[in-house]
Amino acid sequence: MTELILSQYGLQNNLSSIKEYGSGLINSTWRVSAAGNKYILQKINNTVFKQPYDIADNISLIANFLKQNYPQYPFAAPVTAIDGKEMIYIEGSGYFRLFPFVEGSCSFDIANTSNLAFEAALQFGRFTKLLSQINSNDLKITIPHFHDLRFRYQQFTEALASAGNERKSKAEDSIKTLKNNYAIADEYKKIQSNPAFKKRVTHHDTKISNVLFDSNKKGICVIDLDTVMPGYFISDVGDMMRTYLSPVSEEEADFSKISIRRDCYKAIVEGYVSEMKDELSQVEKQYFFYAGKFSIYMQALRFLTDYLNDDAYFGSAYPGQNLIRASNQIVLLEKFIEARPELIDIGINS
Ligand code: GN1
Ligand code: MG
Repeated sequence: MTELILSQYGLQNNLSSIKEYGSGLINSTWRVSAAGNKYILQKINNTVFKQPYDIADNISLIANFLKQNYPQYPFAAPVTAIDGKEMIYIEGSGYFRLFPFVEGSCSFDIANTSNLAFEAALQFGRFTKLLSQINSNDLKITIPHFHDLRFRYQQFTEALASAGNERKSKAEDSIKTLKNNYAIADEYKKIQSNPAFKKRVTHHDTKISNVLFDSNKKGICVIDLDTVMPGYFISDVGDMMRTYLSPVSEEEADFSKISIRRDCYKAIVEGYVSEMKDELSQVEKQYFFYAGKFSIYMQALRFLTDYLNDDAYFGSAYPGQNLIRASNQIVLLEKFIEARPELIDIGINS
């Protein structure tokens, strides 16, 4: 199989190693060494990304814009196959692309320090700022309604209506809590109709492992552009809060380990604002705290919806994993809301 893929890049006779890489839930990723070079090979999950070539189109649009306007930005563009395309299709196997492995770069699975959080937030802010001259509507929508919180709530209610009794009863407390927090989805409705909120080129998956760092732990650039689409800044800032504030991830089953690190919150706001201060409206700047609630609540809804749908989307490695993930995110949400008094003033006037 790998031979067949690499043959499309003229590398079939030079493979020296291939190893699974990263911990993404949707696409499959490998690190490949071939012809003396290192690459990242990725298989697109085309149940989730129904039009894989739309991803390739978005990436070329961005790559060309950066090359023309910010040639010094270290953008990791995909390798072009022999046929000139950036994404290849192999009958019976699916859609693949190959990226050069950025030499000297490293990545982290957890934002261990506020310095990493700052650097990552700066990188995601820079990405959106540099691309502010692109009309975000020129991007293809690779997953419709991806961060549409009202749509996610709707999916949750549909899953509730069709779920089996056993899962529904196991999830009873979580279901109740998510229903009780519906106001977060309602607030999103107001954002959608508020002209002070702008749709920009938004990454939509701002976990720390999507930033490349150098050996001094300075950010280099962002990667994983599959979900780059028009969106609100709360998506990117919120997903950083969701994934950097607590020292443990969404997979942690011991919820007593979940906590909110104020210094990481400050780092996210300051890192992002250091790049985006002239782009964000005064109204948007009041919504940093809401961004965290928005993303944590949405991810809790998505995990619980998937649990009720028998794990059809995220899959599960052990029984009840998506319920654990949802419950983890609910505890994170509760702790985040509890910490509001210590967080709310950070960044408002920046
Ligand atoms: C998925 O595949 P991965 O790990 O990059 C998901 C994100 C979720 C994340 C939760 C396309 O991202 O939206 O926040 O899992 N991506 C898609 O771990 O659904
Ligand atoms: Mg991703």
